[in-house]
Amino acid sequence: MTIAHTHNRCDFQFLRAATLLVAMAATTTLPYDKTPADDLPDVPMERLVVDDMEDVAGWYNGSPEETTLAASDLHAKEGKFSLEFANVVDHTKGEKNYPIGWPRSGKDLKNLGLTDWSGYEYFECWIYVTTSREALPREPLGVGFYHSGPKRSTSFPLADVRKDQWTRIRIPISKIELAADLQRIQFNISESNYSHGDHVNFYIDDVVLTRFAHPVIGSMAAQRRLVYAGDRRVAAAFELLGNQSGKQVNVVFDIGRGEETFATARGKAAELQGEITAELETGRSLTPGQSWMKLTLQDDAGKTLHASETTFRVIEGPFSEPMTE
Ligand SMILES: [Ca+2]
Ligand SMILES: [Ca+2]
Repeated sequence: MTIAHTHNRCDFQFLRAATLLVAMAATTTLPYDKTPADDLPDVPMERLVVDDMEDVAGWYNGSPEETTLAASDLHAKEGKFSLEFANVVDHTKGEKNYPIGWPRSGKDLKNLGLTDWSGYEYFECWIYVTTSREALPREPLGVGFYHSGPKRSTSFPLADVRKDQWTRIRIPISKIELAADLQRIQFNISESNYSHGDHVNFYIDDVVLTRFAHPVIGSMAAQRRLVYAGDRRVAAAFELLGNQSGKQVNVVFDIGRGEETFATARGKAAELQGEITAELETGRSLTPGQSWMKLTLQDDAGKTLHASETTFRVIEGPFSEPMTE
């Protein structure tokens, strides 16, 4: 009996450890790289409002010992109100087992019918911070996206927010584990990042999903960074954004060096990614040196929607294409 009991305990502890590991593995650290949306301020974005925070009744308080919630007109990014997520860090109070815990506020998305975000490119919101501290800790706040089933979530630290100013948060939905299954959103702080007694208030507003109103190039890269002067073909792989509906867009691909264009290819893309190859006309050849490739998206009237350029290098080499080509 004693042995069996011990065995069960071990299993239970092992399960707990495994569950914790799974929960940790689901947490993603977002490198605060610029997103294509930051580089394309002129491209119109379609917006779906998740919450304008004019009424914050739907937000739950997961940590009433440390947190108060209110619709506040102290700082509003749009409209009259924002969600005030106000915290007094208390390292002695809170959940019994975790007095230095995770004050949090969140909202259920099921009842809003907003669980499928896969048709959008970005989750966005604005956050203003006030605090009794001189400066915010390195990770002042995080946001988590919760999927169906236990312990399934994708969390992001929001390291960019600043004291006494508005910061736009923009998270690519492609970084969320299950973009078609968003059950709940939650903001939280980690009390261990703060000192006992710290006050920190977050004003959250204009929570929206956005997508480009027309296709743009998310990324483009030469299939080979090194090309032989004897090669007849040069290819690029690309990813499109703003094309979830599979609208057909015209793709023009030019390669050249300096002022000279070596070859042009035209095609159509109706997917989120593709490849295009430019082939040199008979009698033309690449010349060794730093060369460029340019991908341009056009609408049916020939208007440029977006263009992207990168370089590749042409070197002397075999006259015929390598066998691996
Ligand atoms: Ca508002
Ligand atoms: Ca606490």
